[in-house]
Amino acid sequence: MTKGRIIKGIGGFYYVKAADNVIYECKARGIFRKESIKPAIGDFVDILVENGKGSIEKIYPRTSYLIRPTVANIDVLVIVVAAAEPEPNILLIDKLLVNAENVGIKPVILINKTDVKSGDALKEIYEKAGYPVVLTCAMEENVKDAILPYIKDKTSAFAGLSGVGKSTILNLITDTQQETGEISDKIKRGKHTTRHVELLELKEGGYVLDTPGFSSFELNTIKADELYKCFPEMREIEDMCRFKGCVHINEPDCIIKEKVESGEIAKSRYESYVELFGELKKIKEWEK
Ligand SMILES: Nc1nc2c(ncn2[C@@H]2O[C@H](COP(=O)(O)OP(=O)(O)OP(=O)(O)O)[C@@H](O)[C@H]2O)c(=O)[nH]1
Ligand SMILES: [Mg+2]
Ligand SMILES: [Zn+2]
Repeated sequence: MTKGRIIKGIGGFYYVKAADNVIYECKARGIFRKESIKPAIGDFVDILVENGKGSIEKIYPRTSYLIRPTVANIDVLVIVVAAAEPEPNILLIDKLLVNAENVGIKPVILINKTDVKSGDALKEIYEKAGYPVVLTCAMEENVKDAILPYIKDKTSAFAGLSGVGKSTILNLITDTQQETGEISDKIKRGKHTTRHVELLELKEGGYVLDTPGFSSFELNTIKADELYKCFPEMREIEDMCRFKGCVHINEPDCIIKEKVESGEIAKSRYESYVELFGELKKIKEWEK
């Protein structure tokens, strides 16, 4: 038996990089189907190799799990945003952040295309919330130095809207050649250029994952009343509002709303909170 990690999956086969650095084409054992466990990219596994063919015998417990695309054991979520082209979608950024907080993955905000527009306004919003923010221009060489401290020796996933530059950046930091595409072409096709999921190895240590972006969120596992725990700047001031169990929406003497007024908490973050709170409430009522 050899230990390894699933780095990609194609047509029912899993490609497992084993301890000896060889990549084995593997099938999953039938037992997983019975237990309805599906191996995922990023899984640590035990494989049995016979005549060059491998079979996955065991999947180790996962530290994190994301869906669409399905990936396991991600430590860091690099949320890539373009300062412009495409315009940032604030609600999407905040949803990705909430999702990361909820499953225990460390987020980093990477603001790209700073040659097109300054990313300072966005930077301020997310630094205020307590997140690390990195500014890059993928047309220059500063990208690798800027992001490496956050992803070295970790497994990180790069997520964000189509066209923000995820694959361009990954090509710079992994010395691979992922397909990239012109924005005009992406809009025409209405699709991400990157369609497959693969863990790429970092020369400096660690793995990175280019993704077509997490289009679906498991936010419905969060209770609306506990949503504030997924906003670090709100989580910090727990129990300081007048009413116990304040959800920071309509209550008077709410410290969160005061901090939004004074600018200590970014208005856009609070607006995303209100929007997501409403969505979660709706899911709950619908389930009843
Ligand atoms: N001006 C400028 N253009 C950039 C920068 N980074 C990437 N681009 C361009 O933006 C376009 C989209 O880049 P991709 O790397 O394909 O974007 P992606 O995020 O991988 O997109 P999907 O795979 O569709 O999700 C390409 O034409 C890149 O050359 C940047 O920092 N500045
Ligand atoms: Mg791409
Ligand atoms: Zn409150």
